[in-house]
Amino acid sequence: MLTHTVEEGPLFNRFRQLWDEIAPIGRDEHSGGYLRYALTEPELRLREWFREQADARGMPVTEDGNGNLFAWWGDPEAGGAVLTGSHFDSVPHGGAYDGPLGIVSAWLAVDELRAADVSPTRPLVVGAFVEEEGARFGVPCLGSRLLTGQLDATRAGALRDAAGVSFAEALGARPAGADPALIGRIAAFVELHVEQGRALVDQAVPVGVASAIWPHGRWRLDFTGEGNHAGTTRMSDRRDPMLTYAFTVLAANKEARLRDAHATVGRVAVEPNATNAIPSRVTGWLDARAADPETLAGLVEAVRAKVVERARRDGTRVTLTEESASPLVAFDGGLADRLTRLLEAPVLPTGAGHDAGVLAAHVPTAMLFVRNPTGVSHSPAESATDADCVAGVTALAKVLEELACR
Ligand code: HGY
Ligand code: MN
Ligand code: MN
Ligand code: MN
Repeated sequence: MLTHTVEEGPLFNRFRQLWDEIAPIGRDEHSGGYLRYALTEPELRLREWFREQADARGMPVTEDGNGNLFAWWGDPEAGGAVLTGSHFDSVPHGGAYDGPLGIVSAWLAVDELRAADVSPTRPLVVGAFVEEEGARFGVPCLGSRLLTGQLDATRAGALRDAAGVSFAEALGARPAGADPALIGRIAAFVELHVEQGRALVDQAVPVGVASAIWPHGRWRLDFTGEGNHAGTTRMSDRRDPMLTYAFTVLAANKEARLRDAHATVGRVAVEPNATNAIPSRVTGWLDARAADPETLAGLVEAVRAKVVERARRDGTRVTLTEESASPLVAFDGGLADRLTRLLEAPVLPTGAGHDAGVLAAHVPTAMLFVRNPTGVSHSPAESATDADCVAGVTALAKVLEELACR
């Protein structure tokens, strides 16, 4: 049985050592945030680091042809494997912990088991999923969706980043797509993640267990009008897509509040993007989330109806295209109960998406959250104390001992 005091001690130092190895990679010195886009230089360095960590532990690495990496303690061909891990990629100027904490914790949990002379009775796998954020190619959880067959490989391969590079080009090959045999060899997945809200801070506990992920999705709104001169065009003659866009942001906010749901427009592109020109085109991306699918559908429909009506009044045109959809995820109840009892940790739902949410439709899946004192994420302000990270590693090691070593 693993026992640990969370205060100071060797695990503390090992956490710091491993964390310090990756902390500078992809950090922007001005914002303090991270630019770790999938398959770009910083993320490639982290993938290399992943291989070094696996090598150092004598764990062979396999790739699934979709950009996901797996390091095996035990026979990759044997079934019943327990998978743990997360992702390296970030949103633009994202936090340090979202993703990497789950991978660093996985390596340290392996070390904890070994230090306690505990060996797995089934394969124990550390995984790194590619393009979890969708920050480069637009579809979140791209790697796990491909692996599980939730996304068509041809469609995924053709997704392009802002510079026009396709996912297939970045990967160096057309993605392999679904691998039911690999999924079939995984008996459980546990993803540890920094908490992205305030639930654990409010409850004053360092580690929690996830119960559910809100259904959510991304919609692209293309507004078109007439580009024209800012100085000479009469106000009454304008067909300005920026106006329709601005109304959309306010309408989405209002409709979300009415439903206790969440709506965000966090990304926008303007053409021609000149101070003295009425735009000809505005593209905005709506991220919408709600506790249940009916509320989410109602929210998006209400926004769509209001925006179409507004475009008619503005003399503009608008189209709304779904770019990704993530259904309601209820994590395996039996597994969550087991971990809750084992760790004496609370259960909490989240509005954030994760590869665990994708895997949950195929294998019994659980998530552990580590307290984030700021409650802020997808921002440089995201944080976690070393003590809580160590508590997370200790919890994960306990879980892996329970699931893979008995
Ligand atoms: O956007 C999300 O929910 C996630 O962090 N990928
Ligand atoms: Mn994230
Ligand atoms: Mn994440
Ligand atoms: Mn001029």
